[in-house]
Amino acid sequence: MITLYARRDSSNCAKVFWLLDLLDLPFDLIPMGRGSGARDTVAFERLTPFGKVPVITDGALVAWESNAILRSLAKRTQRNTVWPEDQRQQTRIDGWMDWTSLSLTPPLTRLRKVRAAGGEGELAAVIEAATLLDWQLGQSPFIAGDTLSLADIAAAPSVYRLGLLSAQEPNLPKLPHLLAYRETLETDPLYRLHIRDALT
Ligand SMILES: N[C@@H](CCC(=O)N[C@@H](CS)C(=O)NCC(=O)O)C(=O)O
Repeated sequence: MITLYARRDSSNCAKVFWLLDLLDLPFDLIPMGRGSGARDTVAFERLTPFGKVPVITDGALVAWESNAILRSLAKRTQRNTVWPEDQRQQTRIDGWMDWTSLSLTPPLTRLRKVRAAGGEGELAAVIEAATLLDWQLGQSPFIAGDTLSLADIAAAPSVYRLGLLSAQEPNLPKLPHLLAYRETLETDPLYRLHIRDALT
């Protein structure tokens, strides 16, 4: 049985909650992280070297880093389209997952933190990443192809938060493919439950 250490209002945990639901995998939840449960326990620190959520365990298996967790869960069942067996497609999805972690989410997170503290923040890197994503979504309806994949689940918190930002930020260019993509995601009940309604 999978045990998930997580909190629902964390962007990295939300991706894992979505995939567990999508794959219909049962799990025990140990609420953990800011406002949910202390992370600085010996038992939790033994599981993960950097003490952050999400973490999953299943018998001897321990996984941390949300994207590694997504891949680990998807590999459990071949009855899924979000991580297809085809190597070329897997590599494409993997590339977009890394791009999201390295180029999309960090500048957006930095901007959100600075703005939450009352500052202005640096918009250029956010615009650059959002524009690239918009271009990609002009090539295919989902980030890595014609159907929803782990690339979309990994990017969803940032895609959602870009939408919140664009509602208040006149300097963000209008990005039509990204807008249409977000509208498509909005039709997915699991996106609405685990991303839109869980995150701020
Ligand atoms: N790169 C890591 C980041 C993990 C991370 O920063 N987790 C945050 C929540 S999103 C955390 O544990 N924050 C402290 C807390 O919730 O107490 C991942 O993708 O899992």
